[in-house]
Amino acid sequence: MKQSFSSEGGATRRATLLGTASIAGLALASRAGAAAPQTVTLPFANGERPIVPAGTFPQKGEMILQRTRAPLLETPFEVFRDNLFTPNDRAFVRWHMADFPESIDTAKYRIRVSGLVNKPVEITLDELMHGFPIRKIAAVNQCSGNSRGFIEPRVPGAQWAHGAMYNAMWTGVPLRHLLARAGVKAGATHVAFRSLEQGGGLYPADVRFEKAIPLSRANDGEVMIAFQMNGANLPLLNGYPVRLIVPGWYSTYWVKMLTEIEVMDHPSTDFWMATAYKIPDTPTGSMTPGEPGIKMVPINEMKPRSFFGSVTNGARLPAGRPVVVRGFAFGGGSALKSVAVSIDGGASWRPARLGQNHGAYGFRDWQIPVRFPKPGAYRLMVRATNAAGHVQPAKAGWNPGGFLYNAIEHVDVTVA
Ligand SMILES: Nc1nc2c(c(=O)[nH]1)N[C@H]1C(S)=C(S)[C@@H](COP(=O)(O)O)O[C@H]1N2
Ligand SMILES: [Mo]
Repeated sequence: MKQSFSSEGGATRRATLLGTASIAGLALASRAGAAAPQTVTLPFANGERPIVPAGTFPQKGEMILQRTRAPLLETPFEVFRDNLFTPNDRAFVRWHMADFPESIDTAKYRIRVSGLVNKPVEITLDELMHGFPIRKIAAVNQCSGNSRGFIEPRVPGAQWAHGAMYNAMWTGVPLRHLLARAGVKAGATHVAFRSLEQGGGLYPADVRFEKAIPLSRANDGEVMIAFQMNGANLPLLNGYPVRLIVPGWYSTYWVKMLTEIEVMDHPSTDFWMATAYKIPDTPTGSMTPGEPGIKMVPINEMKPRSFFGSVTNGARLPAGRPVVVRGFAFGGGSALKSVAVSIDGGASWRPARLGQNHGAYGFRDWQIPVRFPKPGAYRLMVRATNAAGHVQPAKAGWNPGGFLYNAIEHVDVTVA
């Protein structure tokens, strides 16, 4: 491959390695179970999971193993406490199908734009990186099922704790520039995206991953084809060499190893849009289990969430003097507007101070000085509100997919 698959951050060398050599490390993954004596217990029923050491999966550090093939690797929560931008080697991994490429020939890689366009186009990685305007956006990549392990009653699917998300600074080309080059025809309403892998794991060999979004979203200048996260190439498991990013929407739309873009005059009727990843068409996206007559629609915007960073369950804190409590939050489908903290189990709330704003869709630090009046047990809670007015609920709503979990988080501490 050419040295030019890079613009910044030492990516060239890595791209060259990946472009020519195969990633033999994936084979290691099948041995992970046997060689993993270390475990973590996620805070819900049947929460015990192996922790796999750095290098078990290629380009990945220590991760919580949810499934080996196709890989589901969860980010340990302490990684978020230590880094507002999640290091690439700790970013969670989720594949539906097992048969994705273990190496990419970047010289042969093409992104095709076809369908309802004046002129179908084929773009090389080099053209993508050098022939279009480049943009950077901080954005949280969060699985629709993040935190599913906390949902009651339980639903099938990966029982994640809060680590099926990560925050990255994405570098890429806004999709609208590629669509403009192909020339979208009148009557177009949706754009579909397909990837390189096909079948494997729980899926038959002819299944492909396809997601679609409305044309208006595709053309908004924020939806991008990203070729870097945090200034370096995407790890192969996170979609190398390019993936779609749809800031503010759940990552089911963030198609990895993106190769086909099709402009259409109808919504996708494919399994991944028409059957999977649907939520109740109710104001909160929730329903009661078994409730009849519920219309289901494709999942879309994320909800606001906030977390404690500096304080964990069981912490001992001093009475009578100020303690600064810190954490991080994000707004979801719209910017974070405010974060409020309670030290009395939700009876009263005070606003936290927000840290540097890296953009509407990324993590943002918050902090608040608190003073515990006297020794005893305290329940701390944190609650985010976004610009669209969505506020985290006390209890997560329920839906059959176990999606959209965003209940208020709490930690129980002892003040002495
Ligand atoms: N090609 C491809 N892209 C995909 C998927 C997939 O299975 N194949 N899964 C989607 C889902 S549901 C999630 S949660 C994210 C996970 O992204 P990550 O592996 O970078 O964490 O990828 C999305 N893009
Ligand atoms: Mo997901």
